[in-house]
Amino acid sequence: MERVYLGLGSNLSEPLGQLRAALAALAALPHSQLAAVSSFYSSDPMGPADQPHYINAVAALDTALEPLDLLDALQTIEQQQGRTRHAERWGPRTLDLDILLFGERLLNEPRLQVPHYDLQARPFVLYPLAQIAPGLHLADGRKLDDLLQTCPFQGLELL
Ligand code: PH2
Ligand code: MG
Ligand code: MG
Repeated sequence: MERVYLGLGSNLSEPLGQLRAALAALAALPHSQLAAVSSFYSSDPMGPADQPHYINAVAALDTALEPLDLLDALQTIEQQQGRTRHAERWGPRTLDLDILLFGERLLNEPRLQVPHYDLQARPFVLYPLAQIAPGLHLADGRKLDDLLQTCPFQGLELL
């Protein structure tokens, strides 16, 4: 089993319910165990400002799935919860499930970069992550505590 950290986000169609449904789907994934879930946070949208606030959380999943198999499973859950893909970057979505960290792996594949390429810039990722993984060291040598120092708790509200 490897410990995977997942970012959850939603800003359409009752985001709280979307996250709860996503957590139930994650808990039902094969060869996997949902190990921890952060609090839920309301966050200002990153990207286009003319979209609703997001609800974000981070979950820890222990899994024996390989990274691309997990990615397929996450995209299936996104689709089951009504995710449609639009051209607009960082536009609104019913559900976004992102692989943030995957054990000690460093991955740079067309479909999957791990650690997530932009996690250091996202308070709605770092603060919930720190809640369930305080003092974490990333596989690339960075320390979560250092990333928090340069990413203010801004536009974020603990629910
Ligand atoms: N996800 C995006 C774009 N912008 N903003 C917030 N606050 N939270 C998100 O999860 C988010 C976003 C694309 O993945
Ligand atoms: Mg995302
Ligand atoms: Mg995504």
